[in-house]
Amino acid sequence: MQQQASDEPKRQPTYTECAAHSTNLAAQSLFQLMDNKKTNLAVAADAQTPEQLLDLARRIGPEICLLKTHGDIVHQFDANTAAELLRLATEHQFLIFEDRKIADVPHIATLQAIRGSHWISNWAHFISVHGIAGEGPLKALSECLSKECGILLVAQMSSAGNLITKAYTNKVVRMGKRYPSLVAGFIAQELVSNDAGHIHMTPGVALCRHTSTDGQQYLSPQQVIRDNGSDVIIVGRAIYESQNQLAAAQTFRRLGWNAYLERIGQANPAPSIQFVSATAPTNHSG
Ligand code: S5P
Repeated sequence: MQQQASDEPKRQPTYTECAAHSTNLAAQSLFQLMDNKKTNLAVAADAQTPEQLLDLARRIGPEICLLKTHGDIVHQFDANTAAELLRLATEHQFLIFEDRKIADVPHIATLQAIRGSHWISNWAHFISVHGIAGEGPLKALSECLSKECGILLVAQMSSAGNLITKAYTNKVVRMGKRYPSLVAGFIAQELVSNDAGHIHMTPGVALCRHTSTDGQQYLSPQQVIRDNGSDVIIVGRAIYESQNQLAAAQTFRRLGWNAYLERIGQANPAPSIQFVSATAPTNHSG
């Protein structure tokens, strides 16, 4: 059956219900953690030194469900950095996603995931993989990664002029479905899989829709979660370049969570005049 990425019906189940459908253990844990902690915010911690990376993780850890890293842009990322990240992940209850975007032949894909200078699979709960090399890397990774690790397939990109077509996206999704215990979900701009257990994460998120001078196409949290049916907002510069990183993270957390509540029909309705009485306090939240 040919899937239409943008014509898929929008999904309404709660994160907990999605967790029950997940056949990948990392996706299952993340969906559950999101509902428990009430956050669908992932921060792209694109720091360039271990100190900056760990400082950011310490500061915004309580607000996030997931910390996304690029170990290869961190000067002297080592086993101590990874160990401290894991410690913080346990302390603040978040998972770690190493955005390696593996795109090579199976043999190299495997070495990049489990060996090399970063030993990614020792500390990351999720690793990103491109579909461009075909199914081989997924088969190889399914044979060597622990069942607690989830692959996120890049099905769409946020950069202006990227070469991904709808047909490519559909093929990546079909490929992902053939590895149910390995593939946690997709990096995409919208809902691309009709499998409720697949987690969708969307980068390119800012307070409002715009394109940056370097061609990053940003959507708002509401567009991503409520309108496009994705599950996780990935926010980078809008948080870590902010004067007050914690306050910025709290703002995105609130916007992302409210958008989710709207999507599942649990948003606090605006106080209606007929329910206001002198004795009953009016709930002004939301
Ligand atoms: O299509 C994509 C996929 C990813 S994972 N576009 C992206 O920007 N990303 C990542 O999201 C990118 O590698 C970076 O870490 C983050 C976006 O950062 P921001 O500063 O633009 O929010």
